[in-house]
Amino acid sequence: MMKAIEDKNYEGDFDGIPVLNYDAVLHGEVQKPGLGPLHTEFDAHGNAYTSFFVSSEVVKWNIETLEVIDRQPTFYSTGHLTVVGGDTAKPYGKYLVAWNKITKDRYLPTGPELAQSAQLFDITGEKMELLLDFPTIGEPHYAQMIPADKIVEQQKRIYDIDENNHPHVTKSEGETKIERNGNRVDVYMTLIRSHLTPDVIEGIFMGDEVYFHITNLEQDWDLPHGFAVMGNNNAEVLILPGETKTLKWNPTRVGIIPFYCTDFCSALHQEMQGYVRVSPAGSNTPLRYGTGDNAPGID
Ligand SMILES: [Cu+2]
Repeated sequence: MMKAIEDKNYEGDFDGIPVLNYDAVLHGEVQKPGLGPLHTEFDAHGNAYTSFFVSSEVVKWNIETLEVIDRQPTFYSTGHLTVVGGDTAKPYGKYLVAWNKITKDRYLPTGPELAQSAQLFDITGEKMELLLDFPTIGEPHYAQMIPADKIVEQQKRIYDIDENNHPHVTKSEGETKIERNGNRVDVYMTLIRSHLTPDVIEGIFMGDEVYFHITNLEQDWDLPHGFAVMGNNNAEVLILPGETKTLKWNPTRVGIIPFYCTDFCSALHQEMQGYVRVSPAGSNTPLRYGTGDNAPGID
């Protein structure tokens, strides 16, 4: 390609972009590879793997000699392939997955969407070896695999509550509060297994604009909590350990409205709920709130 560019070996000029002459940059063609080549991936040893949609197979060939080394049937029309790291400069994969299309008769038809089939091959040897034939959801239009530690090591599991600088953070249950400014109400709420603070709120009126600023006080892995107010347009927030998020709510009717954790968090998950009393606009219900024994109405 570099030589063709130097020689200005162009086929033509399209919209100001010179296009290289096909024959000038062609290394060669694989003879009789298969029918309906669809996608090619590479390993670290100079081999390419091409899926063949029509002849239903994966073909391994050498990118230098262009010779076919092996071919394995996939039984169904193979779409894309995945070789682990196969589109990086240094593929590290020992495995190849063939993602098949049109496999409707392969698995039980249990619903409107049918399971498709995929095949896992060991590609460490000269010949590919089928290890597993398994069902999957629709053939992904390309997929890649990387070692889990590349993701897990960088994944943030817990947000340190001491470093939470969110403007509406509440760092302990003692700091929870509700502020009213005109018809704007800011609720500073905390969540921890297995209660919300506050979990009983009174003195909210029709026409109010309520902002729930919710901090998840958990400092352990895999303990997100969710939050939703019943009937609030299916709106919901998921709050990770140590995180703060805001959910806006405009009351739509007078009455006792439940709010609750929407993420199954522990055996007592269903305890994580509370109620807000919505009064008619202009009524004189005082603003009161609390949790458990401190809830308004418990004396
Ligand atoms: Cu919860």
